[in-house]
Amino acid sequence: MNNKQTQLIVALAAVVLLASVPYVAAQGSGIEYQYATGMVSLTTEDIGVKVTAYNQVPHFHWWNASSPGTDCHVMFLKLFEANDTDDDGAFDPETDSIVGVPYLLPASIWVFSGFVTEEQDSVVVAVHFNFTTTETFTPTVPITTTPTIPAQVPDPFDVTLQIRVHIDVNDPHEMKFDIVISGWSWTYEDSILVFQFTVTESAHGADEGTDEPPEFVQDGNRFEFGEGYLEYAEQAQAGESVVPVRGVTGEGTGDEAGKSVYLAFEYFGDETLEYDPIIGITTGEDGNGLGIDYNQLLLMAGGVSVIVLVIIVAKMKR
Ligand SMILES: [Ca+2]
Repeated sequence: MNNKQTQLIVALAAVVLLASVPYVAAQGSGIEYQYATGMVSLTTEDIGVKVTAYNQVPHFHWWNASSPGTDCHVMFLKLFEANDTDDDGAFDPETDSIVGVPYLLPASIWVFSGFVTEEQDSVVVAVHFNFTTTETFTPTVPITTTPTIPAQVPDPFDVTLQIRVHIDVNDPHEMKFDIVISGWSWTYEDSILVFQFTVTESAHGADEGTDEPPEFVQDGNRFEFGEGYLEYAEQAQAGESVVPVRGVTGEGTGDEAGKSVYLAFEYFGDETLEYDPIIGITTGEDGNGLGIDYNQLLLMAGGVSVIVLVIIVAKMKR
């Protein structure tokens, strides 16, 4: 092989490698993230997310990053103890009753942790952060209409809530989060603790979700609404114990917009509860719209390069 042939092979190899670059660059872009005035913005190749806990209750807002259309919103509203009158471990707004008054998640005193990131080859492949609040909750008991049941008025207590968020480039269509609850003081040991949030949608880019999703389907431990979904685990951790969790959807306990979702945790005493649901968009679940993931694409790109090089070498040997 003379010098000219060698140069030609190098040039052609460079062209072939460049042809694979868009895939590498797409994968190599990792996760973009920033924090400003109480709001975290995150973007992967598949999902865009905003997490806000400033002048409003914690609010997750997400959309399909490659093809924005309708945005999904989850607002975390209330935490309350409830009598599980039908003993099914779920909160049924029609049959189960709230004990005392709900703890309304605060709008203003969430502390942002800063980011913890993981990198590979200078690319951010995972981002973690949390918002935390500790507030004194003064429960009251509504005036009872049945005087035979003495109204117990629990003492005020400090409740701490932390929302830990994790996003990983290996699952670019979804975001995992943990809800951590500590300090809850129970009135009854046979109660359930219920976390209420709403699901709404909006046009892309609107700050608030205003509309109820036209389709809202519960399939096992997963809620689907348009392109968005929320998956809940059927167990939470409280110290050494596993706490059963049941999720239901229904109307709000107040005049909340959208669909309300109630996650009910069985009694967990004085332990700290840790729970980890997932939100995401269905479009990314099958890969990048081509039905194959980036590793497969890279293998294909590599395979094409090898084939092209073999053909070039074979041709030059003639
Ligand atoms: Ca129930």
